[in-house]
This record gives sequence, structure tokens and C-alpha cells, in this order.
Amino acid sequence: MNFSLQGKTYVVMGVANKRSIAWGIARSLHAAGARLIFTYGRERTEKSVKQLAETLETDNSIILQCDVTSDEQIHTCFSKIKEEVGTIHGIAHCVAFANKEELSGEYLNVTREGFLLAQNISAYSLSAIAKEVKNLELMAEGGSFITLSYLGGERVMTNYNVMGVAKASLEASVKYLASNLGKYGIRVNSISAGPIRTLSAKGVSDFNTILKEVEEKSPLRRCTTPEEVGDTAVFLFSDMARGITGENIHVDSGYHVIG
Ligand code: N5H
Repeated sequence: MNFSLQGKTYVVMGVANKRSIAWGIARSLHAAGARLIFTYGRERTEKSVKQLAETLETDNSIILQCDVTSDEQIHTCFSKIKEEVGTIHGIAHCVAFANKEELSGEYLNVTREGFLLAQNISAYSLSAIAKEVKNLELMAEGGSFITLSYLGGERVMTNYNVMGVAKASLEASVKYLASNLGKYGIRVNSISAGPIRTLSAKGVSDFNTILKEVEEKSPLRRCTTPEEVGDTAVFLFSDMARGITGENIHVDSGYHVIG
């Protein structure tokens, strides 16, 4: 048993730019010898995903659109993946969205529309993709799913609001999916990452203060990097983690143990 992902194929969903956690995961998977397939949501990110994929020296040229709010796009995307490679070994689901207006102030101001939008993109999409993978028998040799969460899904974090409720739903989905897919040799886990300066964090007014608090109070006294999340993803995807499913691993310098 080792960490090598040589000869295996992984789908990485949600690379937006070079700061993306998804890109950190892609680089770690690539270093472990994996072949990568990328998906993006909005047309305008296609170019940057292509440019980033080209910086990896192996052939990672399958780049497909997958707007996760559309069952049809999910079906088309994963059917194409089936046609192109036949079998995949894992999916990194790094997709989330909520209306900006609902990521500050009181959670109480949440709207039905905003609540459902956050749930649709950030939580339901994992189940929709898992269903498609199962129906297409894409993980015929067994495999694993990884999704990204945040501490705000477990406890109240200022301004996380509707996204916290979506992450709670995502983390519960991980457990139910793990329970259903285990019999096919498919594991489902999440990584709860510490705050990282990504496109998602853009516009968060007090982000520097949040990072500073992690630096000062976390057991490791430093912030989380996309590389740390990427390396944990390699572990979770590898046979070394064959006994782990339905789990939420905190890659956050230990911040979650602090009161
Ligand atoms: C407690 C915090 C800070 C406040 C909450 C931030 C939540 C961020 C997550 C969501 C996914 C961000 C989001 O949807 C932003 C959009 O409204 C506007 N941005 C966009 O449309 C950009 C262009 C696109 C590409 O973004 C997306 N998502 O598609 C949490 C932070 C300390 C940690 C953090 C930032 C967590 C997290 O979940 O990302």
C-alpha cells in the first residue's frame, strides 16, 4: 500500500484560478501520478482552467463544462467522461455558491430563494453527481469522493450564515452517501479546510482578521494552504485511507479544537 495514484483518473470540479483549493488538490494529485479531468461551471472560467491544466506536464486535456444546477449538464458531462476514459477512481467536488448579500449580517435575513440556491449548488450537487456516477457505473473499480467543507457547517461562524447551513447539509450528505455507496467499494469524505484566500473569500471584508486569528490561536499557529488540503486529498483518495468513509477531516492547523 502506498500513496501512488499512478494509472488512476480523477475528476476535479471547481478550479477557478491558481489560488483555488481545487487547484491545490489537482497539483497534489498530479504529483502522485494521477490523470486529471477538469470541470468548470461558468463559461468565463474555461480559459483559466485550460491554461492551468496546460502547466501540468501530462495529458490532462479533458476539460468539460458542468453547471451543477442542471441535471442535464451533469448527465452530459459524466457521460462524456464515461465515453472518453471508461472508468474513474475519484471526484474532488470543490463547488459552492451563495448570494453575496446573504453572507453578512444576520442569518435571520435569509430568503427562500437564497437558501435553496446555496443548498442546490453547494450541497445537493454532490448527491446528484454521486447518483450519476452510480448509474453510469463510472467507478467500476471502486473509488472515492471528496468534498470541501468549513467549520461554519458545525458551529456558528460570523457571516457564514446560509453557507453554514449548506455545509451542514453537505456534511450530512457525505454520511448518507458513504452509507449507500460503501457496498460498491466507493468511499465519501469531506475535508474541512481552514480559511484560505481564494476567489470565494474575495469580498469578505474582515478576512485578514479571520486569518490573523487562525495564526494566533490555532494549535499550529499558521494558516492553511491549498497544498495541505491537496496532500490530504491524495491520502483520502489513496489505498492508505481504504478504511475511511463518511468522515470529515479538518485540515485547519487544528483550529477546530479551540473553544
Ligand atoms: C465566515 C466566512 C466569511 C464569510 C462567508 C463567506 C462564504 C464564502 C463561500 C461562498 C461559496 C462564496 C460565494 O458564493 C461568493 C459569491 O457570492 C460571489 N463570488 C462569486 O460569484 C465568484 C466570482 C465565484 C467564482 O464564486 C463562487 N463561489 O462561485 C468564511 C471564510 C472565513 C472562509 C471561506 C471563504 C469559506 C468558504 O466556504 O469558501
